[in-house]
Amino acid sequence: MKEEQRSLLLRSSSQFPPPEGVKLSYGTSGFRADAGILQSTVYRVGILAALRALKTESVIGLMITASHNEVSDNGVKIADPNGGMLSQHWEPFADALANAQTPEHLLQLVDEFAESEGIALDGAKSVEILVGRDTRPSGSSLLEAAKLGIGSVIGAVALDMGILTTPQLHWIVRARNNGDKASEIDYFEQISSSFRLVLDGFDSKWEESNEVVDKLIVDGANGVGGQKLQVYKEVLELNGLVIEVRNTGLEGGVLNEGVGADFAQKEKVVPHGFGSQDFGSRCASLDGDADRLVYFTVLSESGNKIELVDGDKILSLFAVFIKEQLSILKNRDTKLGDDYPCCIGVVQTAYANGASTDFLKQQGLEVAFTPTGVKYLHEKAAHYDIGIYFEANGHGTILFSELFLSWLEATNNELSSVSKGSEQQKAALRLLAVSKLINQAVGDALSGMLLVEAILQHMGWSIHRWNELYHDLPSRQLKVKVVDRTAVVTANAETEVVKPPGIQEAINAETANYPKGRCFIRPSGTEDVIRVYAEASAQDEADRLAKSVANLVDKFLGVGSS
Ligand code: 16G
Ligand code: MG
Repeated sequence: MKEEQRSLLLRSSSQFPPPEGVKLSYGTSGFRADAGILQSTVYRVGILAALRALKTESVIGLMITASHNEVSDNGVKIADPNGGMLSQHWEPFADALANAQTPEHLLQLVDEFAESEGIALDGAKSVEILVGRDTRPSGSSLLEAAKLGIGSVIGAVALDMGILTTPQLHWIVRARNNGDKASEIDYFEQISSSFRLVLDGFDSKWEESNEVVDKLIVDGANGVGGQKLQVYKEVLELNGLVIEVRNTGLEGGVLNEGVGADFAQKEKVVPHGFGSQDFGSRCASLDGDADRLVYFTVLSESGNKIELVDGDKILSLFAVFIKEQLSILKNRDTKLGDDYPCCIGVVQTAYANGASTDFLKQQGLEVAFTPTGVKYLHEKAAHYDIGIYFEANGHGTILFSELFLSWLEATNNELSSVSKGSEQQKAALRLLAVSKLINQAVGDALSGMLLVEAILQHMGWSIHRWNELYHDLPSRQLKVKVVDRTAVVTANAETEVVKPPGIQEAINAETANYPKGRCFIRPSGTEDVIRVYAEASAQDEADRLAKSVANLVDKFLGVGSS
């Protein structure tokens, strides 16, 4: 490392001492904590992003957000060149950097890491880091810290992209590295035009169906997703989708407080701003940075309960639709080129409702499981030609392999010369349009919502019809405060505890008391708790099973236990 670089890093890092007595970890999806202690972490992630850009010789993203956490929290994460999550192989370095106690230690870590990764810190290359943030008030001062971190690596330049949803930043990074048009406007142009294309390929069955079709009402979680939708909804309305946005945050509500996808999914009650007047309507809820999406309806004209249509149902809708298009394509009578043995797979986590997994398997689909966290699901889904992944909490997308897309392009070209306008050609066009509509970088509530809307129109389905695809098994989630959550180590996509010894056997014994019972525990990646999930054939059984397993956790590891 050149002397100039050395003294720049020492000088700037001395302005950002780490918070005392706090150990930070990159976690499931970046660093998250109370915004008041994050200046030094965000500064250091700026350095990390600059190193990553130098290593990959590509544009890198840095997003300042804490998703569905309360407004006083914030966080930071990195988008890799392909728009995906930071390579897991760099996470230990991220942890070490965030926790370095002195500027000298930080310098040493950078020096050693750059050496081992073969990153030349000689200022010879110039790289860009795109910095985005959500609407949190702490975002702008943390942005300055990120810029200083980036600027302390010679050759790295920070570009402030302003307020964006997390998936928008990931999309922009990916598009930039692919040499495509890559502004926020380009993002909206792409998703709204491909939404129109998907719809053009369909004969909407809504007109002929007896289902009541109304506008879509969206809960924006008082965050960035609501704001963006409010600004761009006219574009979408031009394309035939009527949207009413509530909780944009512009009317004074607090981010994620009694609103948003996480609230709706966990509490199963109406978000603020919704109520009996919405009985029967099709409603959707985004989370604080708009990478999660759930749908719901208000259950009755009195009371505040909702019927949740979660990520598992979105996954099932997408899977049914994609399968339908593939089978239309397969039936083409013109013998055109080689048949492509398209390998389609769906990816879920242990939180997926058992009824959804049964449904997907009945559809003849291959279902794979990974631990919680988008980085795991995404990686697995990328193994398929069409990989559909969703967490029950609403985070997911559809990935198309390059190979499959080129086959599809070629097939579409051939079909359009031989049988233009045929059902087969329309199916090819629809799949191509879907691959442009749905975010290929990461799960995206806005683009996911447009695809749901397009498919519902195509099927002529109301939200109630969609929800009838299968009936969820009753479930219950609880969390238990423990002394040290890292004491719990799991295996088999978090369905089995391997440490501490004895607890899995105790969970098995408890679960055996319930005929359709299923239960697992896992350490949270975002909070200092152990999470408990239980499923059974009746709600009171699921409640009892969760409660007794939570007691077991408390006995083995709880704050009160020694
Ligand atoms: C993060 C993850 C989400 C996961 C959740 C689990 C990303 C982008 N987000 O929000 O996928 O479901 O953490 O939280 O990966 P937990 O570990 O606290 O249960
Ligand atoms: Mg989120």
